[in-house]
Amino acid sequence: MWIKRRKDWELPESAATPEHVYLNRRRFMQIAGGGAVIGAGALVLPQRMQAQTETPPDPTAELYPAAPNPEFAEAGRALTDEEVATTYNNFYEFGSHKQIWRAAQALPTRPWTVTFDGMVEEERTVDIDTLIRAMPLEERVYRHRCVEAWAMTVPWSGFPMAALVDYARPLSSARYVRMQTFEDAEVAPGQEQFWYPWPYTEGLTIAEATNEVAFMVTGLYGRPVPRQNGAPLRLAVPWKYGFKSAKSIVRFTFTDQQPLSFWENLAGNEYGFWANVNPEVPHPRWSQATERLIGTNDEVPTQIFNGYGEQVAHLYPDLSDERYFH
Ligand SMILES: Nc1nc2c(c(=O)[nH]1)N[C@H]1C(S)=C(S)[C@@H](COP(=O)(O)O)O[C@H]1N2
Ligand SMILES: [Mo]
Repeated sequence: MWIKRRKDWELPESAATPEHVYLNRRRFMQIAGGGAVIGAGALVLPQRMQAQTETPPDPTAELYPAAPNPEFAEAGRALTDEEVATTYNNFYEFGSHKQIWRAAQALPTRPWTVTFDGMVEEERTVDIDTLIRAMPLEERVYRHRCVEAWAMTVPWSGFPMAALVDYARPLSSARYVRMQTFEDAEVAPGQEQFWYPWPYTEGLTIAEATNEVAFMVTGLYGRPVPRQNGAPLRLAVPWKYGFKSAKSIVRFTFTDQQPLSFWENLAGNEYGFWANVNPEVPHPRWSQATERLIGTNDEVPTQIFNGYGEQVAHLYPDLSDERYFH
């Protein structure tokens, strides 16, 4: 995501390390790091990498792969290469560029708790694995369309967000749900950058959150979701621009006030609350008519609601209202 106010936010995507250079470097690291080898290599690991080894093993790993949901068995596009989808990420907590996958390994994902508060019958905090075991896990292939005009197609595992809303037992007067990412500048150096309004937050209306397409992600490609893609719990709302799909969530707050999102707070004229995908409504600084598929670099037309209009268009009765599309 690029923002006008600061020079380093203006870096066009093409200025980032080209993928092939980067992937070669990654392969080198794999060879050099060598899985089981604990030797001199371990000594050169930066301090931040060591947090990873302190995280206990994932107690719900055996739940993957989850059974595919036939309704979402494919998304009309070839799957993005797993290595590409897990090494080309947006996760500003770990850096304002695409190559954060390695830095993100410092995030301890167990123990991890999720809090439900605000307008709920009873506030509570649950352990992530208790939550995952209480939810109906399934696999769905979804498109993902970043506001920066790149896209991917991946098999997420997880559960309908409607099941999570049920579990949270919101009051009938709640109209929105606000999601909040972890906050820990010790492991996430991006959070030392004081000009960002940490923690990362996003919001949906209750009608959006309980729409059948809204999905809580705990897995990717038949395994627990990697840290760089938002472990242990992230959102996937594929009819909206990617920034709505908050990663590594620790809190769901139910409210009757429209939440102020992280990007909206930074640049509300460019990244709004609704942010539904629409090829005909350009971003103030670029067209949204097409998108680049990461991995192949094919340029393809963007679809209204990213192709999920059948399921979600009714949520936005006045489609001529441009407010819904940025
Ligand atoms: N907490 C948090 N969530 C986030 C982001 C972020 O920087 N921090 N980036 C968003 C953006 S802009 C996109 S496109 C997607 C990227 O998801 P991916 O890395 O799994 O492709 O995550 C979204 N969720
Ligand atoms: Mo994005």
